[in-house]
Amino acid sequence: MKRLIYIAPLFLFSACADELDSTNKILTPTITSPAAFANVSGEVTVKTLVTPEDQFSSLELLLDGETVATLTENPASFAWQTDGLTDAHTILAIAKNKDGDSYQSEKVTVYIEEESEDNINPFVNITSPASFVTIDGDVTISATAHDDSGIERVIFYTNGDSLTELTSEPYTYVWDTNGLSGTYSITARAYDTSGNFAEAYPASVTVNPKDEFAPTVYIAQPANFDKVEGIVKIVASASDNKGVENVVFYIDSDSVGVDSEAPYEYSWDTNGLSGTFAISAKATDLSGNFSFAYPASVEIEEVIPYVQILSPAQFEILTGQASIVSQIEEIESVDSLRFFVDGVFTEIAFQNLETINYNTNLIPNGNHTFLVKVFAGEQVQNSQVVTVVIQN
Ligand SMILES: [Ca+2]
Ligand SMILES: [Ca+2]
Ligand SMILES: [Ca+2]
Repeated sequence: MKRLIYIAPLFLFSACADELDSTNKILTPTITSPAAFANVSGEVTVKTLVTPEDQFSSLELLLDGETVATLTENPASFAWQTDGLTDAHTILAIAKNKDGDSYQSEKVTVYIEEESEDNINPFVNITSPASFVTIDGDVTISATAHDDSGIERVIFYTNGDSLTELTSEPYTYVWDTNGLSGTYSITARAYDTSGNFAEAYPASVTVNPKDEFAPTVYIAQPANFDKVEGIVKIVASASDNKGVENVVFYIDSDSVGVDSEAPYEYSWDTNGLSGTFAISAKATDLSGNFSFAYPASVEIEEVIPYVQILSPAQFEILTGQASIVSQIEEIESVDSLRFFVDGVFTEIAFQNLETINYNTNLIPNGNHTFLVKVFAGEQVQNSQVVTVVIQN
């Protein structure tokens, strides 16, 4: 009895120590990833952790009950290729301690997600500008884009030329239309993350820049304070950022003519006029902006026409049909030339002012006077007379 009593505590102690020792060697393997009941696809990283680490020796990884790897690292990871698999699968880890005892993790069941092909094109829509509007300056182009798998990028185009590529929302771009004019088709192309793309219905806009600049115009001819006479050629020089519609000419405050094509000119007949006049011009651009030229003040010189009989000569002998040839200076200011024989006005249809054909048989032989007078209106300006000898 005594011995038994003595031994018993030893046995108890020994049993107790054994139990403590084995408790410390119990491993708890855990599958830390994927989570239970997760949907997985492609390559799945299976992660394990075994505690306590100092007792860990190795770990078997089982998929659907079959060992696929023996891992000696802790924590460990394993790349599981799920391509071709479907439905549910179970992951299990069995860890061994240094004594070779095995401990099992909880099972983790996962579902294989079928990787469906993305056959759905994105949707893209231009929200601004509206179609058929007239725009100018900086114009904000906006689009919305949606896709089941996500939008990768949106590209804006004007008349087929790409403006910009945007990889994130908002899909907006400020388009600088300065220097442009005419009709533009704005569109957008959206790509989804699978490379599918779609194009927005185009917005057709007219770029019509506002013209805020009036034309410039000046009187290029005649110069200010010029003395002018007869037919005066007035020339205006006009220019504009967009284009000159026309130039209207003014004498004093009266509009006298319009020219819509360069060179801008007006022929001013000053005959019969005298004094000082202000010449100006008004240039109007294609947008209706206008400006006036600084006036040129001109003085009309009095023009006195001068006539001289070149033929016949003084006391020339004439027979039959005779030609009286004159020379007129400042002929522009002459309205008529009149012919007098012996002081009597003779109505003759002139071939031109300077040539008169006269039948000398109408008058008796002997000395006669031929007189020519040049008239402005009814005002005689100048005259000349020759004495001829008729011998028929
Ligand atoms: Ca898609
Ligand atoms: Ca203009
Ligand atoms: Ca012209």
